[in-house]
Amino acid sequence: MQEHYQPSAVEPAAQQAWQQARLFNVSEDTAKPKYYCLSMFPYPSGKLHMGHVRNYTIGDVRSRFKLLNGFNVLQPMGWDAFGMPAENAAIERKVAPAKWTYENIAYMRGQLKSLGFAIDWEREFATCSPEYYRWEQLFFTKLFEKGVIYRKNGTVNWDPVDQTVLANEQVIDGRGWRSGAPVEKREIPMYYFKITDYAEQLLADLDGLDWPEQVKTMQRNWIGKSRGMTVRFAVADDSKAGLSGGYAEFLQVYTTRPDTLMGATYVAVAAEHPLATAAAQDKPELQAFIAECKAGSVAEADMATMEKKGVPTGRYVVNPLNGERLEVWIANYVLWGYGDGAVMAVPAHDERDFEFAGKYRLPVKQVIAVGDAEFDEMQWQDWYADKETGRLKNSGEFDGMDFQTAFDAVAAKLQSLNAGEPKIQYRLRDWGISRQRYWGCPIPIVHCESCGDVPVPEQDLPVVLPEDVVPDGSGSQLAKMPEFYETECPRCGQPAKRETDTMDTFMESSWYQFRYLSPKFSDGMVAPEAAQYWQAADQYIGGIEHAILHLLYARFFTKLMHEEGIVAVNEPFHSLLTQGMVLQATYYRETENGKKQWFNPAEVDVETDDKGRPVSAVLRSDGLPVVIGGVEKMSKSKNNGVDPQQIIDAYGADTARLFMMFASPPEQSLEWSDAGVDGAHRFLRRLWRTVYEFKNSGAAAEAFSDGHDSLPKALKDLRHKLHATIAKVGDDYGRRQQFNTAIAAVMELLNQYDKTDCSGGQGRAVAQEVLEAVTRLLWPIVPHICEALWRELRPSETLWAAGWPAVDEAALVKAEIEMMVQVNGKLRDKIVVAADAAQDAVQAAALATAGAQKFTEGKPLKKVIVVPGRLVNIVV
Ligand code: ANZ
Ligand code: ZN
Repeated sequence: MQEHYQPSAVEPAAQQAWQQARLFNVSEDTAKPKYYCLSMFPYPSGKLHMGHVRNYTIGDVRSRFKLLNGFNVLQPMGWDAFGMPAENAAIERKVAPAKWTYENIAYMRGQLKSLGFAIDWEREFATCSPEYYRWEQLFFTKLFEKGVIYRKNGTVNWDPVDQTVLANEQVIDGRGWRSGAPVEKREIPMYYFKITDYAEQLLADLDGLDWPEQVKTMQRNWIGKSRGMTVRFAVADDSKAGLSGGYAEFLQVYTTRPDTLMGATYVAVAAEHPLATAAAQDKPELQAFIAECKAGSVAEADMATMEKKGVPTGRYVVNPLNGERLEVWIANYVLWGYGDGAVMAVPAHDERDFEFAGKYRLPVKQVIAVGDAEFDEMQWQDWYADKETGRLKNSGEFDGMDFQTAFDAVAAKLQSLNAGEPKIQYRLRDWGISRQRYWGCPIPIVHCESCGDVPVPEQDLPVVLPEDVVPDGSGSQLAKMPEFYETECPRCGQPAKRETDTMDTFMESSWYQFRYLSPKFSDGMVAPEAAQYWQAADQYIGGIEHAILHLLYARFFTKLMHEEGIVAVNEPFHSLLTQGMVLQATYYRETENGKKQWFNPAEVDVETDDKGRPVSAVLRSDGLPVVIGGVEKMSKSKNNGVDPQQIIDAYGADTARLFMMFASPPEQSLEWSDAGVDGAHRFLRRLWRTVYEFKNSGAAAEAFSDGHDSLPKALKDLRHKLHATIAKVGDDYGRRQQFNTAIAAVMELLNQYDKTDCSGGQGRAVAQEVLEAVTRLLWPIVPHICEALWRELRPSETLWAAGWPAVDEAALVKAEIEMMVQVNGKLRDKIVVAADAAQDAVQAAALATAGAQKFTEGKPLKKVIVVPGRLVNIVV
């Protein structure tokens, strides 16, 4: 055995051994319970960052722990390979996105392999490969025929200079991120998934998931179920000009507060509403306002914070309850995409309407009271919106009713007038998946003048994205390539045009969890046997930033695949762990133009006080001070990332893994610390040395043949500690998912081992048992070093065949305990007795000690108090 720990030798050797044994290459094996452990796959951006390392180490600990416990463990890895960064890199460097992506994948795969993850690499795929997306395209055509996918006009952000559609995150302060030009809105035809039809199911099925409550809440809010009413206001006779169909008769609104209907003082519609269009016909000021609204951002977040603006239309509708005429306004805070694109405005009880009415001096009519609280028209107060304790007033026959009673009474009244009915509304919108970008999965539709939108037939799939293209950043690249879009209609054979939009990259990540089950299956998305055996992922691990969209879309896709009979389950991820962020200190200098220049912590020397807190910092290159910023998420923008590769090169993968798992529990944030990394490395060196010294001091020890009863107390205690540790670590890895405390427990065990005399036959046997167990307990976290140490300790059998160590229940029973002996409350001696010794035997032993004898001599015994397990007090 090497005297010193050398990760650069140990790690490749261990990885090779696993590979030779095909330890992580699994197939459907009904003899074993299955465990499917999935971590969110990376975007191949260039190189791994610490967030990846943490994410995949957590998954690896779970996987390896299950493997040692006899499970058939599937841990796959792949690449979420389509997306904008590849296109941006292409524009910058003039390389094809495909080439850039494949090169990044090659590099990152090497990095992942060097970290020794228990991955079945034979299942690897990249979502940009036609072998993957052809099934997505086939599924798309099926859903299109079924009507689950449909085409309609949608609003996009349009950059008039770059002549391109922008994603929401590419719009910065209302301007295109590259051109700086003010962004416009445009209506273009797009494909949508009818996810809204699944809103109720997506909501209801959350209850059965073992997910963090916070994530479930975020999903619930996103789906946003609300119970309310549709209310129809008759359009006044003098206001019908230019309106047709239903719109000439009624203005319909959605409200969650029909109880406040008597307090409505105006009605507001979205700029896109037909009533707005009709009213604007001969009014340039209305046309201008509508144009202004349409040009604004489509992001809902901006809607909430922007200044409320509106214009009156001069048209009126009639309140069905009291016949009052209400003026219709066009307002920018009314969304065309929600409810009916129109609201009955109740300024007294809705804060948005209150703000709007204040600005335009519209009437405010109080119809809800809470006790005697004074209503002040000038100042919004929270109780105005109170549904819980409010009672109706100024509402005629409904006065005095609480919310629910009034809701039901108004609903009944409106229904009898045929002026409304109860309605459940979801905030969730249909999922628009068309993107006007090059680097994505082509939408398999052909547009024919006579046949319309024709799905590409199965035998013509995949529609392959040409890979040797360098996009120039202006407009849609595929739309400039006749060799791509010129085709024939699959139905009538006439010349036709291929769709040039590509799919939202959330599509690929919505079903990859199932492709891993049979990645080479050539007859569909998933092989039936594989789907049947592996079912859903038992554990999914990833960042909280994906708590809403990715998880929702993956759940939705699973339901669609389930309906098609492709998978057995209707939820993809049984249990979810959202890991915390990796944080690091930041350092900067203020530059002349007021901007901050960030320095990487590796370039900075920090001075700390005696408690280890940073007090000052200087840039190493010029020795001048830098400002100490906050501890923040590692990111490019703050230049505070630590490159995992540097840690791996300097210390080895095991140190990186150990530090990450020891520094904090998985779901909490982790603060990077160079001292912590050093500490982790020192521990591994010590572990190595411990085994080395044991091996060097004698022959391998035999297992016990004659039981443990004859062991001296110190060895019995060590075995007690060992088996208590095995039980604790198993519980930490399994149920609690707190790996830091598992590591701490093993460290304690090793401390006790160091203090115990393990020489001699029995001692060496116990030492052997302890060290073998330690290597198995730590294998999930630091697998390489443990693999090497195990081979030294027990060359005859592999660690994974030996499996997870069993807890010896007998060792957990503490055979002997130590008790204090006091005389008149003062400590005088100690006794060691059997843990289950009878009371009088304990008394007798205490009285017989030298200490007791000395201080009781010649005095009459008054009484003896025994506190079981702790002490004996002799009173004289
Ligand atoms: C009258 C009212 C009075 C309202 C009141 C609220 C409080 P949730 O719960 O999110 O579903 N609303 C309806 N359609 C809208 C649209 N297209 N754009 C903007 N706002 C719209 O919200 C439902 C409430 O949001 C509805 O109830 C409506 O205002 C408004 F004291 O109607 B309410
Ligand atoms: Zn045709």
